[in-house]
Amino acid sequence: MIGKFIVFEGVEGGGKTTQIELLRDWLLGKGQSGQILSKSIDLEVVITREPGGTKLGKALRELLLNPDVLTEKIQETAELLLYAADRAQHIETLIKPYLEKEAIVLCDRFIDSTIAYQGYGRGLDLELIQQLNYIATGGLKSDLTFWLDIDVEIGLARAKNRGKIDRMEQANIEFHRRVQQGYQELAKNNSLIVRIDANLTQEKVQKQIQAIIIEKLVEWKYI
Ligand code: T5A
Repeated sequence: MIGKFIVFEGVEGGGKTTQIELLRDWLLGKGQSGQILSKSIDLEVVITREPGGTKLGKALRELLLNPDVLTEKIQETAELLLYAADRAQHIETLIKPYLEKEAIVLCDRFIDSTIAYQGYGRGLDLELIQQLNYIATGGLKSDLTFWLDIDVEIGLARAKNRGKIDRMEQANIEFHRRVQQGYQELAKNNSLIVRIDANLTQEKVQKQIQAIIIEKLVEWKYI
């Protein structure tokens, strides 16, 4: 068996980071319900993210998102290519090796972010983005994608409360609404994308995710 690649997507402040950590702890038996799972399965669970899953990715993340590191405006095509470069490095040096070791890889953002942000948000050509995503991933797809669906205003308010806002979070509200529309379109056309109501409490969001994961672990014959 090879491992499983599970992706978390959505607009800003949807709670991806929070939910990924809760899921990792639950899968490893640190959460209450996880103790049930840990009796029957022995898992390696890895958390990673885009951009920033590798050393190159961390440097690119700073350039892409930290306005203090790079004050120059990043052109839209340059931005697209930098996300693709981060992904190509990430796939080859981290994601594929862990999947080959049969790990469960939990990834904060993947190709759908490029479609939603650079495609719907920036208005770049969707066909071109699909081709670029293919080049960067070599065709690797997620086994399951959770779309943490949150009202754009609520998500941005959460992100702002967390502290300093990054370059993307500084974009205007219309941009974030277009990104949201991108996720809606993606979810309509891909049955591997599971919508999660992320407007709820952390516990309620996590319960929705765990319910889907249990079904999947059965389908994937882990339990
Ligand atoms: N990007 C990325 C592209 O444009 N193209 C691409 O191809 C890719 C891969 C990456 C940026 O890059 C862009 C998209 C993004 O703009 P990121 O890694 O998603 O950024 O940025 P983060 O700042 O890490 O993530 P988000 O801002 O989207 O936040 P999360 O991870 O979704 O949310 P989280 O868990 O950090 O929670 C945010 C705050 O809300 C609280 C948390 O405690 C935290 O303070 N919170 C809740 N509050 C109330 N109720 C709940 N249920 C809560 N859950 C969390």
